[in-house]
Amino acid sequence: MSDSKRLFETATRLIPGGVNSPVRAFRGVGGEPFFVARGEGARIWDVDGRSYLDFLGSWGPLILGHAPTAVVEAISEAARRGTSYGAPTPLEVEMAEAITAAYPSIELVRLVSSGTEAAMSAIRVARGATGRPLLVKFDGCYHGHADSLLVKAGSGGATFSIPDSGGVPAPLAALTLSAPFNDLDALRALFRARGDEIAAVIVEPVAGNMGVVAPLPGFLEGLREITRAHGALLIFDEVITGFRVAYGGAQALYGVRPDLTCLGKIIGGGLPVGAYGGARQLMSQVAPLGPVYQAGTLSGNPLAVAAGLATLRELGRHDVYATLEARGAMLERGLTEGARKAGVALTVNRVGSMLTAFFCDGPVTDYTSAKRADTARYARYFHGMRERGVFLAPSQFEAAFVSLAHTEADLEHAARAAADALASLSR
Ligand code: HOZ
Repeated sequence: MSDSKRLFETATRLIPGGVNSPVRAFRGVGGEPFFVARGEGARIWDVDGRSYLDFLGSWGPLILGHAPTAVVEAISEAARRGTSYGAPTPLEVEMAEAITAAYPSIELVRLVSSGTEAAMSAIRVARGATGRPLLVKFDGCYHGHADSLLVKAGSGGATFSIPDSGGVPAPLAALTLSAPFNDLDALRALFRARGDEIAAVIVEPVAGNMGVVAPLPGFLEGLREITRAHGALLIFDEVITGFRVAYGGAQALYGVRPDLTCLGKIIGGGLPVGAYGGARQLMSQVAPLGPVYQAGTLSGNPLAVAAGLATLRELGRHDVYATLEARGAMLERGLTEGARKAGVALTVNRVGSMLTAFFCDGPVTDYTSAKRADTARYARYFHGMRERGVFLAPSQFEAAFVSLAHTEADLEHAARAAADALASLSR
């Protein structure tokens, strides 16, 4: 019996489903997860010694790849000075400076420990500031697992077909309205009906949790216009896109300025960090300045912030995003070409270094069109890639992430593996 199998048997006796986050369980593709022993650069090794070219990248944070020297050294150095104090540290100020410099929409920023916390807190600020109860999100977008956000949610919600979680009281879920992504008319209709009750619209400016879906031209601008006209706030959940699609995130890429922004993933360099921020006046709602309470024992943890700052320093270098774009494009070309040769219907959606290959004809512009993808085919493809030493997200409705550690040779290897795996689907 393999070490992974033995570990999974024990884990399933002790941990729900054997995993500490449902999307890791392989339920979307069948089979059992392997257990990871280590990672380096673009590769991970399982406990049985098999190595994989990794496009999961810990679901987004690892834009530099695994265990980059600068990040490991920053963590070790911080750890030698102590792991947590529950009191302010200089690193937190440096992180706040880095974030506010990169995101002009953010004047005050609060660090938290996860993207879930960031989204949950930003919504609380929006409700506090507007005195309104309702929240609008988009079908298939995922903003972490806070109660009011598990309504028509993507990510695990899409993978396991439980977009509306158990344990969320109906009166609470009723405070969240959901509209189709990329559909401004549907949003206008919601605002016509209940505009003076809506505190905020929250959106992943590039959706990553129904698979990658880019905003259609004018969509983000339309959100800005509609929310402003009704006195509601616009929240960009840039937990995935922040420092990923551009140093300044999707708001820099598309030139739309939200009221509040949620960050996570990359700003923690692989350790648990989130952040939310916005204009000074709005963020002055947050305690101890204002009445909106939000707190955390490990918020701004020195190890996590050190890892994040080391990552941001690397990302601040010249040409980094051009390199990510070029490598992302290379992977896209490889997949598209492989699918064409194999005669497999595949729609590749990509923004920079985040990409999803949907097993259906395009276009994929929202949750309904994403759901047309053949998930059984994705499962066979996932396992085909895994057998060929390439690790992807174990669900059709997630993103593949290219990192700076992926070399051109790695991407050629991935394209060859994909061509082979796709060809085997049509046999
Ligand atoms: N945002 C990630 C999924 N797209 C979270 C990963 C998880 O749920 O574990």
